[in-house]
Amino acid sequence: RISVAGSPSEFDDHIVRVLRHRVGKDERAAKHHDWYNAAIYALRDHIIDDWIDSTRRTYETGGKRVYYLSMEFLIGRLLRDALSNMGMTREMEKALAAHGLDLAEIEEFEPDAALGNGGLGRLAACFMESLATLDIPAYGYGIRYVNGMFRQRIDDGWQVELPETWLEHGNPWEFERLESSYRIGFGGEVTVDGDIASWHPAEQVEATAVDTPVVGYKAKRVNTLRLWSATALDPIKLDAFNAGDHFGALSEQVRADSLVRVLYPADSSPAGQELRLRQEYFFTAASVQDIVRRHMQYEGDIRTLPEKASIQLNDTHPSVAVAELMRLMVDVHQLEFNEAWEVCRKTISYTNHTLLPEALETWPLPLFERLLPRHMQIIYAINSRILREARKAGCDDGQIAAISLIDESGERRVRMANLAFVGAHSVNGVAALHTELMKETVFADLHTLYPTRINNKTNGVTPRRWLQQCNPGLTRVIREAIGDGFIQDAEKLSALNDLATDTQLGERVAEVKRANKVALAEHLKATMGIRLNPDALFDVQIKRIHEYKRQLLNLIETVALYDQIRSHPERDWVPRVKIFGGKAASSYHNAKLVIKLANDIARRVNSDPSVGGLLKVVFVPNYNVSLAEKIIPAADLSEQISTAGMEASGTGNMKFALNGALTIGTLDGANVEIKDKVGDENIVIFGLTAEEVAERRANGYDPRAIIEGSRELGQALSMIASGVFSPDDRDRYAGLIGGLYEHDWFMCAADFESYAEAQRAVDARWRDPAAWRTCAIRNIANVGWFSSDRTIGEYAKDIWKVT
Ligand code: DL6
Repeated sequence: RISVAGSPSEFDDHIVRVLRHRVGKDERAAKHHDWYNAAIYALRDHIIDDWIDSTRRTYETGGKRVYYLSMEFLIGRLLRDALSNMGMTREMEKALAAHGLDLAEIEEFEPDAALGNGGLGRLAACFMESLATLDIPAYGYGIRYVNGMFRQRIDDGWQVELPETWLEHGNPWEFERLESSYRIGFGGEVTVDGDIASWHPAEQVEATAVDTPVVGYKAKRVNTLRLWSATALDPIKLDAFNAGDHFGALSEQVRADSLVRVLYPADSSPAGQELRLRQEYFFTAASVQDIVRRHMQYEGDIRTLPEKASIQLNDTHPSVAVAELMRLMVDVHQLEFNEAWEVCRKTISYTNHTLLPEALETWPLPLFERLLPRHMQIIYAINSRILREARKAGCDDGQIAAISLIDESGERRVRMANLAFVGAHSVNGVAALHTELMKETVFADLHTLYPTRINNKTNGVTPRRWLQQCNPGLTRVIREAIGDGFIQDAEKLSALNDLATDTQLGERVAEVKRANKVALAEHLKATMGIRLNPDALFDVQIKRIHEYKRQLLNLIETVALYDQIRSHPERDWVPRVKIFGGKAASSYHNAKLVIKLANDIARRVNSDPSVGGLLKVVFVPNYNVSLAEKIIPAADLSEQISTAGMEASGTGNMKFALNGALTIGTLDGANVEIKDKVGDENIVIFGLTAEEVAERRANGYDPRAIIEGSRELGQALSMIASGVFSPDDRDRYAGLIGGLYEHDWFMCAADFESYAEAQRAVDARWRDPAAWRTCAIRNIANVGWFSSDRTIGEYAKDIWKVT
């Protein structure tokens, strides 16, 4: 092994050897992409040693492992993260510089691993890094999607979805493990011999493990992200091929490929497709079989599984794990049903990430039964146990109907959230408000039956990626002020509180912010051809486009501001740059229309000489993790404006505050806790509370009256609806805006006035730079609690019982 502390020239030699022998290139002829591969392979050699050490350590100590099952891992790039956590960034920079190469340039060759839609997937990636940092033995299990999240192109303002070919040039991070392969069945029938049931699937595919190392801070531990790829058992039917049926001969492989081809681009809404259920079962079954195989190999007794394994279900997507684990225990390891149920519940725990009723996964019963007949029997068996328990506990018919694993209200459907709930010993929400609402709404009856099961684990983000790596300038300033303990223990940032009014620190923080804004402006100039004033207030809303997140509210207020600036050019306006970014699910019509509206508004406002550079609107295409790493450090204002009660937590809100942006937000998700930490005077809160939203929805809400009573809102809406921003198609937004008058489910009208007022309060604060700086420092100082290290520490202690 080459010592990590070895001289740069030793590392340089290593890269050159790798370039020659693994990439197959002469350093004189090598292109940037070859150096990129060589750099990763060379770094990987160091990581592998630590990886093997970590794995050995776990086997030797016989410790418990955590298994994080997630349909999504929104990883982004790994090079900078791995270098930084290995403590090798300087060595790499020097080694590359010896060949006239710049690390920052080389990093740009790495494609984003976008195996996730948004918050849920990015949280899984932060958790993997924190698990390694906290030295907790863990595996992440998911799917190796060949095309992850789609690439978004904006054509004439419209979103166009293109496949993201992130594996086009290979993936130097991954290791295929052919020895870790499992047959995954679908369909067929169940036979019974005495007490023993056997499932005979009609189809089978092979799941093969592909491993990526996950490096913790200071390489304390390297864990494994194990993603499954799929192959047909018989990839080519030679007889059919030879008989001339060339396509038919490959059909099984095509069917297998389809399982891992795309990530369903639906965020917070169920993808009601058979393929989606197949994907869920495919990766869950492979993971559970892998876990049980490992356990049996070292422990030899399935009954001790909960002592050695904790399986965390990231939302309901892997909740069929409950039935799969039961199947393995009862049918294969021949455990008695009740005993198996105890083992299952002690092993599994479940995280809920959404309350949106339309996002709670259910599957048509006939589909489920056809694809997974044995699992359906097991679910019925679990259900009868649970419903008897409920009846005994005194539940009435209504409660029984709500608790049942089968929704009988219309077409019969299997409720995956109820399955996960009853099959787990812990069910957690992701922010305090969300957890309370879980108890009061979607899980109210299950909560009555199992009152100790629901608990809260407020989300967090890793301070390595979201401060140290994405914002080296700010990290340097903080390090010089309070030392670098905060990288490992983000709550140490609180030491900045004593310096919040220190003029020198304030100026340094402001200088870094300005430099980050200049860098972002240069990037957007190069990629979009737009010119931005780095001294304007950068006001940012980047996240998935969804009606509940209310990009529309932001756009309406932008239009109102535009109108005001034009009408009163003499006023002392604060120059603003409104930055939007985000993808819309391909089938989500209104979300796509909102993207078009943002682009239409941008075109009009940016070319209007009467606003004189006081307002610019930018929609940044193809928002992804790497772009977030550029945009967040440059933001002054963070828009977290969802309708209260709708955003489970949010994690972007935490990243912005950690980078010194002020939040303008509703009392929703983790905003509530951010407010508690930073203090009322360092955040701008507006709008209805979750309770008020529910109350208005229940007792009648009249958006038309509100709109008609507000001149500013009415005018902004009529500008949009009448085609001021869409002269090529005047009716383009008539339906979207008309909907606000009629129902306005997400209460844009109700919150408009207080939002607009809050924005003017932001302007007032901006006019006092010293106060703004103090406020920025107070945000940085007080959001260390939102580190995913803290979150994972809580999961470890309260749910997984690992140290
Ligand atoms: O918990 C991570 C993340 C939260 O921060 C967001 O508030 C929430 O919307 C998101 N939930 C989903 C739900 N998708 N499904 N199913 O993405 O989780």
